[in-house]
Amino acid sequence: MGEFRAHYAGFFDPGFGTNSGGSRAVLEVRSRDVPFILEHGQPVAKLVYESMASKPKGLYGGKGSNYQGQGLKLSNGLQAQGSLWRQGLQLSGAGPEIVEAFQDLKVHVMKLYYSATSPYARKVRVLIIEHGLQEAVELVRADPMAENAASKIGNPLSKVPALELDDGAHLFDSPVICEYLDHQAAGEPLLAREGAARWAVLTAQALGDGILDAALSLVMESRRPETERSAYWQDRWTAAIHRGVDQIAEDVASDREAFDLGRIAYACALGYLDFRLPDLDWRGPHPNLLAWFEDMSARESFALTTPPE
Ligand SMILES: N[C@@H](CCC(=O)N[C@@H](CS)C(=O)NCC(=O)O)C(=O)O
Repeated sequence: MGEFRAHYAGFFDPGFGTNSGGSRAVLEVRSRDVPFILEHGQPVAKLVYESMASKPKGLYGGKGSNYQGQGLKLSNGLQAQGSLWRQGLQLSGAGPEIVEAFQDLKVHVMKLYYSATSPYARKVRVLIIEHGLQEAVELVRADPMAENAASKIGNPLSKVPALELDDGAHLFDSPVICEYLDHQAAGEPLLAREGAARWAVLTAQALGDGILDAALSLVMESRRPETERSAYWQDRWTAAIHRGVDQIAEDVASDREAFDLGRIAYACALGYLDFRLPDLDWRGPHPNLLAWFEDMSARESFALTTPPE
């Protein structure tokens, strides 16, 4: 009824899985025109190890491959055909228990409306890359200030980011989208599902986002005629940013290795200060934060989402 294929490349490159923690090997299984069922424990492939003919010049993992250390996710074909596939199951006469068993399969074709300079959208894009969800989410550039942008984006507030699901529903704002996508991902959650860690990460995200809110207000204020600007509010937003960065520095000093949605929000906030408010010196009082920020910025997810000049 169907067709099995070892991953289309058919082999592992030398060095695959040599990163810390190893990597998962995935067998892609593709049906032709009809759905089919695998029995639990059914042998489907055989892995043969062979010696190299000569010593390789470099190892696969050394090049920072996207696949190295990636969590499990659905293949392109399944992501694109998910809903049709479920309908196909019903049409082909599969019993209700089988159809139900596939209901939980996390198959979505989603659209993220974003702008390349939005730090809130960057937070979501970083999470997408960290979770290896790039193929499940199509990125759609949108200018929230354009006429009729609200209906295109699917957010009456006409703000980005907004996420369109495969059933046409729209989710916003960025914390909601991040939580939704975190639930879709197969890997380690970036937002703890429960307990004290969950509230700590949500609060950290609120701090990062709050710094962004204050920074964005300062940027908007600076674009108004000088006579219309409020010194009182500018001072208040600036003070909030400095206190916020103090808190970030304290949190990072207490646990430098943590990596979660809160830390992503922190790094996006500092990145936005550099991008839009370069004269606001957050580094001066926090030399220790610098190395952490550089490490975060060097991650593929941050490098790929750096705002344009
Ligand atoms: N709280 C929102 C903030 C989103 C936001 O303010 N986005 C900005 C771009 S950085 C925007 O779309 N602004 C357009 C507007 O305010 O009209 C979130 O976290 O998603």
